[in-house]
Amino acid sequence: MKKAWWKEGVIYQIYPRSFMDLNNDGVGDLKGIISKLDYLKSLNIDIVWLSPVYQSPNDDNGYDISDYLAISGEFGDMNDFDELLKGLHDRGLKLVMDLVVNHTSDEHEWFKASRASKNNSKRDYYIWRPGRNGSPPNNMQSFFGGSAWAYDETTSAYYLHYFTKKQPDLNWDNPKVREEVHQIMRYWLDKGVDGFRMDVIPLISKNPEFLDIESDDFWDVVNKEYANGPNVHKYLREMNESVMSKYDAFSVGEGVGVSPAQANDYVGADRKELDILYHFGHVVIDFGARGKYDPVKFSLVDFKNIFNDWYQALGESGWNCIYLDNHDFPRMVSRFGNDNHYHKESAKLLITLLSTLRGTLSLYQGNEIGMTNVKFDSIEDYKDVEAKNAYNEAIENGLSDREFISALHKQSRDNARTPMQWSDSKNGGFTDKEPWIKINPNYKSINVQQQDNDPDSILNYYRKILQVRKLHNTWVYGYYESLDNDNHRIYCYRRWDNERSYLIILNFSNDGVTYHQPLLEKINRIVISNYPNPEIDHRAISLKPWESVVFEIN
Ligand code: TEU
Ligand code: CA
Repeated sequence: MKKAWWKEGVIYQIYPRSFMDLNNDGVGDLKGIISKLDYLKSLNIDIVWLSPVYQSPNDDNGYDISDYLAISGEFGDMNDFDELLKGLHDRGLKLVMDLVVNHTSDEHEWFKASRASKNNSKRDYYIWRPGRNGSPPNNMQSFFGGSAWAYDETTSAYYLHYFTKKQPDLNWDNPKVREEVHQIMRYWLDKGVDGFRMDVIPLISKNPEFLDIESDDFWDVVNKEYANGPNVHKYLREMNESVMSKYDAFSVGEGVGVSPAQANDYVGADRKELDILYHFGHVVIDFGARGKYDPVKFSLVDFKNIFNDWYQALGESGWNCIYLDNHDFPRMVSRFGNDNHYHKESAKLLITLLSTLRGTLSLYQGNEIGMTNVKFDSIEDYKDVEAKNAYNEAIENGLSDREFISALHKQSRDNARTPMQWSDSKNGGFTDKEPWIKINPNYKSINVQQQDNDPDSILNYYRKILQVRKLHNTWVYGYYESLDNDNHRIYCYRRWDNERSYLIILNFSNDGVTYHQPLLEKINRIVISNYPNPEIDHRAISLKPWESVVFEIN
């Protein structure tokens, strides 16, 4: 396995709106991030991924960009950005920007020109089609509800938008569009940024025929009809050749719609396309046929099988990204742990899992203190356009307000977007003013200040295991094998290379479990555990609820 700094480095994702508001207008800002640089360094992370900070009308919180070369006034200005980049580099940290180029904002100059007339020079920057007898060109749905086509009166034509109406999709088949994107990338790379997280990158190439879609299985449709289009690999190779390969920078693609079997077409070492892919396997594990608000039950075995399959599929060629949540998904401790009775234990267990799987580790702000989902009472408190659209659709379809609000409690993206909980003072120390989205009321007990002072906190465990991980390249590159894969309460696996061998045992249950494992005879030492003094007797370990132990074995 070829070594690289971006394989070993730990990514910490910042959602700037919700990280730290220094000028007290209720919205996080770049100066706020700058004020926390030493904190970031203290976490033992290596790379900061900034969710979009570009100029944007914020229909989708910055994922709708109206100027790729300008900083949003809400967040600060280019001087702040330069100061942030320098502050990170001075501390030996790297910076990865979010590159959102499947679509722009409808307020981008390109789109304003494109929609103005049929013969302007930017018309083909976007995807325009005539209607079919007064209906959209085909039956494709937007990810955020409703048709993926919007009718535009000025030129009596429809434009394609996979996300909101304010996020028109770019036409990547136009070489001028691709060159514009390359120029944007060069601008940021020349400034010194260390890479890009590429938003919905598997969606950029469209099948120009736009036939009607037959299947109604959401993820099957995403895989076959939205992602992995006819020229996606050509465009990524071109991008790599003319931009990325010229810099010591890396790319991590958001792998929406990519199956394990397709993954190495994007990240195989010989492909020269992307460096890392973060797949959707476990983050959509409970999505039903009609999507996230139609959830299905899953077992620990299903969960393990996803990690097993992706490990196998990427093999010794491709490279994975390891994460359990981000700004688009519920909080990991609420979804995969127990945020009630075993908050601390399960949060530490999940961090242990993440730290000991093969791939680049990507952590999200708040993981370090075990931030949880939030339960807003009213749709008014939800800010995410996806949540609001889904709510309206559900109510139209006859669901009650209460029913859908409780679905939002579990699945809303806003679970991950509440302000960072710095202290137990007003608004968690995030802002003095009304925050743009309400803070989770549990900030009084879950916050950085309190955990910083507690040697047994989630925060200090996180710092410690990341420190340990830096000494153990085996956790990054080593082989992986799931043991007793059918066990539905225990996730046990081995990681090893020529030099070292580790055994990881995680109790994913609220029960005490006596677990028999022959490899326990070979224990050399305990590397880290989330309870003091694990109880081991010969070939058995008596695990407490959500107990996790990492052993070095002979
Ligand atoms: O997300 C793409 C994506 O697939 C999500 O919309 C996902 O399906 C959904 O969040 C599941 O709940 C990226 C960004 O990460 C997201 O924030 C943007 O809204 C979206 O692209 C459009 O840019
Ligand atoms: Ca602010």
